[in-house]
Amino acid sequence: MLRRIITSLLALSPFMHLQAADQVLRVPNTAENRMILEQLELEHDCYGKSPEYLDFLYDKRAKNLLEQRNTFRNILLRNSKVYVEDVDALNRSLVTRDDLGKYHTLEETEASIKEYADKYPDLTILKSAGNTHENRNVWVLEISNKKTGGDKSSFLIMGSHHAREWISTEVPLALMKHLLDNYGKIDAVTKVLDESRIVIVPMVNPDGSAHSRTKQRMWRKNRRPVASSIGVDNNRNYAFKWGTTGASPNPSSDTYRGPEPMSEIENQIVVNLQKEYDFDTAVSFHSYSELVLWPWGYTGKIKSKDHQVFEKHGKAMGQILGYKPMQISGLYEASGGFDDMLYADFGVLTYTIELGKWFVPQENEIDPICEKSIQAMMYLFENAKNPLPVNQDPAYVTKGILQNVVRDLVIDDNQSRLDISLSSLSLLPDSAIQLAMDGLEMETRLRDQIFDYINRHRSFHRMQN
Ligand code: 0X9
Ligand code: ZN
Repeated sequence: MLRRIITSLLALSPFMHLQAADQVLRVPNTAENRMILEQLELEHDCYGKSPEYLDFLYDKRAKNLLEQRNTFRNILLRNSKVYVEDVDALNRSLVTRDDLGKYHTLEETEASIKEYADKYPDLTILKSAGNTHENRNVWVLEISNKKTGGDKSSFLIMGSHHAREWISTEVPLALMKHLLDNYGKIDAVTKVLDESRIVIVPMVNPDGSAHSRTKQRMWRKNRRPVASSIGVDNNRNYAFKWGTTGASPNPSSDTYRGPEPMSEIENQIVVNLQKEYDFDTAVSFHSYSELVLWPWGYTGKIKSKDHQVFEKHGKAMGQILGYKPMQISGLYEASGGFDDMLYADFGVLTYTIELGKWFVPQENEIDPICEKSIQAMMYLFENAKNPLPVNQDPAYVTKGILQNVVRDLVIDDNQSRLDISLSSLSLLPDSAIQLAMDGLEMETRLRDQIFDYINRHRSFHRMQN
């Protein structure tokens, strides 16, 4: 059933708009299509994506909007395919039982974490990191051999920033079980827990998750009422470059960024965990699209200064999972994500992994997805302990300054911070700056703009001397 509904990419029939059911359409991922989807505020960056295609929700609202904009409609629909014929029917066919079958309800998720914390007291610390708007706990399970000390590396593993992405809770839960049940049995697991701290948050957004599981399958955001709508997209609410690209200011949008940066308790909880544990590496699970993603998300104008490290581990995990590894902005630009903020502001190696081919994969796909994800996480625990060492190499330092210039120059700006970066760049020879720009694969127009700024700085200082 699922296979029939979502993998038979049907050519779009001219009568498709007469269909009453909500559908998901797949269109080529071109700048033109992205512009149309954005202008009409059609929900797209929260569906499937790849460098080749973008999925978007073709519901009543989308049909009406496109009916009023014939040119847009013709461009957008000319090469479109139906990815999901009937979203409701698909969701109903996937999990038919009230107890959600193999998927964990919110209560089962909590019970499972508590059971494992009780069963392995020497290896776990369970705590609630705070209470949500609807007064639910955000449970955090720290896993490590408490008897071994020293300076342990720490890893953060999260699920369900987004409510409807149920599989993203299953993977952290399966990982928790794998680590705890196999300590002392599988050498690699024993070593990981002796030498590292693994912090697991299976449901970052429990209010939304409960709502999606019991009332509205397609619910994505949290459940806090803001300005006559409900819910903020927790993966658009982080502070770094908040609200600059690919995040909606409209409270009724599925990608609503929130009233201000870090306005949401769930986001505050994640950043507080970062401050408490000083994570080296972090992974946030989502669905769907079979991708391994890393910063930057807010801009596609540069790669990060640590792109090679991101790519190395991203490719290795992609290989294990059978997923495509890439920088987020190769799909579209979107700001306010966990990955950009923890990387930019805390120097964490961050990944977003988009699991499966739909938000809720078929029940028989859960185990294979979990098994491969566990292997990918074991790879990361073994290979990304101190992934971004402090590097004093001048070329690397220059790339770091340049990526800060881009941060402060692109879209919004922080003039005083920018001035400091520009004055240190203005002391370097052009060739060194050029080389660093090459290293970041910086967009040409941005290079020119930055050189203009640097030259202005230089002449200003010459005049002063
Ligand atoms: O858009 C998102 O938040 C994620 N995709 S989803 O379909 N699961 O909603 C991707 C997040 C990638 N990271 C950033 N945009 N920073
Ligand atoms: Zn998501």
